[in-house]
Parts: sequence; C-alpha cells; structure tokens
Amino acid sequence: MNTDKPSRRTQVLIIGGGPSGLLLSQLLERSGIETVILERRSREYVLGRIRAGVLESGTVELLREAGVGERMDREGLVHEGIYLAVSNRGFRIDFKHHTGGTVRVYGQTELTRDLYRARDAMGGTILHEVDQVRIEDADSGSPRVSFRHEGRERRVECDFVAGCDGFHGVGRQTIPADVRREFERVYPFGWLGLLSPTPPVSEELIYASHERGFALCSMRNPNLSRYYLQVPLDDATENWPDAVFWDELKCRIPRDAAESIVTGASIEKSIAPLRSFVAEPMRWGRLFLCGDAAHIVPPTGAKGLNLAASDVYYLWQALKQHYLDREDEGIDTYSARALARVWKAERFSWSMTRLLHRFPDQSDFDRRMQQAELEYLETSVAAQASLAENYIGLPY
Ligand code: FAS
Ligand code: PHB
Repeated sequence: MNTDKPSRRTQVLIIGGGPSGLLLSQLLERSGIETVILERRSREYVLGRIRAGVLESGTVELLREAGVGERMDREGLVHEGIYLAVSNRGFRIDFKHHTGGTVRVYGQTELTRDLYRARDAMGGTILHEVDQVRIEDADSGSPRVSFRHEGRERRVECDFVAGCDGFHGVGRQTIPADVRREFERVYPFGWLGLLSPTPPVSEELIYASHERGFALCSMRNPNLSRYYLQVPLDDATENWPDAVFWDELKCRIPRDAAESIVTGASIEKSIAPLRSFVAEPMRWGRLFLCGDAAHIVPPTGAKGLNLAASDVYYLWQALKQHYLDREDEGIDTYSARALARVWKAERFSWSMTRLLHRFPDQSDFDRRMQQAELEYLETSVAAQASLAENYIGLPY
C-alpha cells in the first residue's frame, strides 16, 4: 500500500495491533473489506505481554469464524467450572450443570500470535512502530489518519477508523471532551502476577478470598501456571522474591492445594493496577472504539479480552452491512449495542472484585457482608447459576 501520499484510500484504518485490532482486521478482510493496521510497538513487544487467560464461548466461536481457532481448539483447555475458596475452604461452581456452557483456557499471547500469523498469511498490512498518530476529520465523510513511520510523515485516507488502541491510545481522546462521558472506579490494590513453568495446582481455576487478601490460581497449559496475589497499590515486584510469593500464596489458598502445589522459578512477574472504566459513546462520526480503548474491567471476572471480542463482533457485523448491504442500521446502533453488554460485564467484574478482595478501609460490617454473600453463594443454586451465566459470558 503506498502511504507516501493519500492516493489510495483503505476502507477501514485500524489503530492498534493487539487482540481487538487484529481480530477486527481478520474478520473484515475475510469479508472482502480492506484494512490497514497501525501499531505503536514492535511485534515482539506486543507478543511479550502476558495478559488474559480465559475465553468465553462467544470469543471461541468468533475466533473460529475468523479462521484462527485451530491451535486454540487443539491446545486450549475446556473448563466446566471454577473453585471459590473462603479462608482456605473451597467450593465449586459448575458451569456445565447450571448453564450447559464452558470456558476455554488459552492465553492472550497465543491468541495474538495466531492472529498475527493469520494476518500475515492473508498478506495483511500491519505497520509496526508508528508514532504521532493523529485522527483527522473523524466526524466528516472522509476521515484521515496521519502518523510517522520509518522516519517519514505519512497519511492514509479511509472510510472508517477503528480505535483499537487500548486504554492509553489516541482513539478515545479524539472524541471531543464535551461529547464524551467517562465513568471510573480505581481500586485501592493491584494484582501481582507470576508465570511459572510448573504444573497447575488444580484442574480448574481457584479464586481465593482470604483475610490476608485475594489470590488466584490459573494456568496456560499443563506445564505453565499463572498465579496472582492481591497487593497494595504502592507495592513492587522487587518486594516479592519467588520464595516469598509462594509462601504467601500457600497462606491464601485451600489447605489441600497449599500442600500439593508445585513451585518453581518464575519466568515473568508483574503488577497490574485494577480499575473499572467506561467511556461513552463508543462511536463519533466515522470513528469507532473497540476493547480497552473504550472500557477497562478488573480482571477478577476474566472479561477484558472477552469484551473486546464482542465489540469486534458488533463492529464487524455493522461494517459488513454497510459495505455489502448498503445499510447503516448496524453502524448507527453499534455504540448502544456494545455498551449494553459492556455495562453488564462491568457489573459482574466489579461485584466479583468487591466480593473477593480485602479493602483497606473496609468496616467490620463490610466484611460481614462479604462473608454472608460468600455463604449464600456456597449454598444457593440460584446464586451459583447467576455467577455461572455471567462467567461463561452473557449472549452477544
Ligand atoms: P490492547 O491494550 O491489548 O492493545 C492495544 C494496542 O494498541 C497495543 O498493542 C498498543 O501498543 C497499541 N497502541 C496504543 N496506542 C497506540 C497509538 N497511538 N498508535 C498505534 N498503536 C497504539 N483481561 C482478562 O480478561 N484477563 C486478564 O487476566 C487480564 N490481565 C491483564 C493484565 C494487564 C497488565 C493489562 C494491561 C490488561 C489485562 N487484561 C486482562 C485485559 C486485556 O487482556 C485487554 O482486555 C486486552 O488486551 C484488550 O485488547 P485490546 O483492546 O486490543 O487492547
Ligand atoms: C489468567 O489466567 O491470567 C486469568 C484468569 C482468570 C482471571 C484473570 C486472569 O479472572
């Protein structure tokens, strides 16, 4: 594609080469709609990120529809439930029994790798290490995107711009402040994540609520485990040598798991802050926001990546309708349709975070409320069915 001068219009210009941008590009190109992706980082950098681990069934279906489900189906782990643990005692939430549904454990890193391979196989245009990206005339019929790449100023004219550029991207900032409404809650703690080449401690994930703080036992495959500990916001990975991490994790998880866990040297350790965030609207003229560019959830409900997938589905359907059916009902309803599902996932992620974490300013009454809700969850079929249907993913 010649980007020295705007002689060639692409149809959809996608900012961001993470899961949202790559999946949207793959689906659009398979529908005959041309895209260009601009990514700020190198491909190695993008593939070096350790992020999500659990895919809803809707995300699994969409990846198959995009032609990138083969390795996920071969290597991904089908999970029919999760464990919740309260003060070292666990109980199971059986998704299959309550909903007939399951989730797939398959790391975002591998999913992103599959998407890059698929884009390359179709000869996709992905420009890496671009900077100074600016979206111009998004509210006109002919938006343009200017940027620098390989030391040269470039510009691409397009029909539509998809802001798939994450929480710190330029897409959301392009929507005028007097048009945009933002909703946010920042949590007074973070998650310290550790990746270790050890067998998972349990067949299924364990979400543990403990006086000392929240812990999560997850995995990527039978020889790669992912663990998290709730830590104070001002904590640092330097304070957590592996031995200290393992000792603390054992304090917070069920006794039988603590006695059987296989520990080992970490191959990645990082702290992620937790926030709930939504920006409305997710469309402004011919600019559409997808994924983390528009919303952030605390990872407690495993929704971040899965919300990106449902946004991409709605936008793919809308743009296909525009180009193939010459209809714009999908485009006109995209923001409302995506936000309806976003807010339900925000609620679920917020409620799981509020239920399972220790809050520094928590009163004794607050703590009793958490304990009562956990006991209700342990003993009520209706409460477990509600958690199950939210965890496996509400319908698109
Ligand atoms: P991403 O942020 O993944 O991708 C946006 C891309 O845009 C990036 O590659 C960025 O480099 C690029 N970009 C940004 N600005 C740009 C610009 N101006 N020009 C060009 N490119 C630009 N979700 C879960 O479900 N479970 C988890 O356990 C979990 N853990 C997480 C841990 C961390 C530390 C973080 C930050 C997020 C986590 N998430 C988790 C959420 C995460 O998985 C996101 O939901 C997912 O990455 C969303 O994908 P995208 O919308 O593509 O955004
Ligand atoms: C993960 O495996 O990284 C993971 C799983 C479930 C969550 C959050 C993170 O809720």
